[in-house]
Amino acid sequence: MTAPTDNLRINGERLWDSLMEMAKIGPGIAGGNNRQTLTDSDAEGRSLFQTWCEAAGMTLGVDKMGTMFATRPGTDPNALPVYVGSHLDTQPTGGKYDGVLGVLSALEVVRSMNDLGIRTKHPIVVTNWTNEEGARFAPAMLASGVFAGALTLDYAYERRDPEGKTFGDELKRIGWVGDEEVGARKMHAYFEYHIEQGPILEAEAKQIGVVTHCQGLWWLEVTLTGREAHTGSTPMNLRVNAGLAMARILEMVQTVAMESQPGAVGGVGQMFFTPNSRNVLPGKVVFSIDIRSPDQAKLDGMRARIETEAAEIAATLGVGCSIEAVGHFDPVTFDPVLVSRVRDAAERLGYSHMNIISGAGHDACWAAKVAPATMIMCPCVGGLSHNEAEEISPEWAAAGADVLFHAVLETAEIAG
Ligand code: HGY
Ligand code: MN
Ligand code: MN
Repeated sequence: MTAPTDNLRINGERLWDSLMEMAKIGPGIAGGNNRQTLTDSDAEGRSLFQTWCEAAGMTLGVDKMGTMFATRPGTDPNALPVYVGSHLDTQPTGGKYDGVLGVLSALEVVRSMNDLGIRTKHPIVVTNWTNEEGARFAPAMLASGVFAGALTLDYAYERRDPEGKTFGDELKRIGWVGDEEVGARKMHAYFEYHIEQGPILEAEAKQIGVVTHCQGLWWLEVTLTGREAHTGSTPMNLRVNAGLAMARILEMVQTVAMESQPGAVGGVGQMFFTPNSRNVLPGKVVFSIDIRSPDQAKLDGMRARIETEAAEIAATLGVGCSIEAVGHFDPVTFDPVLVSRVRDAAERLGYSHMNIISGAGHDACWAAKVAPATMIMCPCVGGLSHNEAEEISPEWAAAGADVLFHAVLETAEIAG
């Protein structure tokens, strides 16, 4: 493959303008975004993205999970496309860049190819995966998981949000059920550009993260069954206290993660009390444990220990306990050839870089199951993400998009 020359750069100003334009859709309350999957604001963001893709001369395909594939033709119609993408859906208190940077940088790559009159042998497909976040419908990376064959379409369609609405009904409601079979598309390669969502690149003063791996994940949904009772008149020794069991299990998850260092994290982000009344001991507590590690044995060992000790904690309090795995993927090793191409591009473009393991999960983790895949990262301020204060600089954004541009062009093979 011939490498692009170092003068080929994307239009950083246009990329930043597009990011700020998309950020107006589904605004948060503190400067970030609340554009959760399959909401009206997600639909609005999808329409804007479709308009931009069509204005860039691409044709749009949509699969039965609502994932959007915008194609720029190559010179060889038989050559498998190079896919470049991420996600436009956000957390409820999300930032403006998580996922969005990758989708709009992929669009910027095509816009720059158009400006420069560059043709490639392989088509380019800019991709917006449905429901990467898993905030409204667990698990995360739902559409890419179905695409990779790890999850079924029926399973995905039946996933329910906290209000009991199903994924399938909501996808239909916003009018984004496509006609393509999920996973029918074959990829020559997949690239995803993403903010780091952690503190390493900024602390090391590196502009580019060359992502070699991604840590694996388990999401364990715990249901504790206590007995609803008056918080005032029920003696302490007569309580079947699901709330107390939950507190002790949370403390145990923290202990397991700390005792599994280095390279392990564990915590809880979502919890529901029923009836959730100030003066009623909860009859039911449902919460989601998120554990991750780049080491397969450590990840599975943490899961086994947490499940055993959670059952013991609940039993000592007479509380019922059931645990269901509602999200999982093994640690991922990205494609060494593509990883080297990213590193060489950063070097050629004069950007500081370092190898990094992704702490967050991404659609690239499932794409890597069905095609050579890799990721590029840029720093984010204070390593903060999944927070409306998430921030990057236009310079960081553009540097990573330049590297994406070069790695994609080299892989898609410039045809003049
Ligand atoms: O959970 C994750 O790692 C991703 O942000 N969905
Ligand atoms: Mn993301
Ligand atoms: Mn995210």
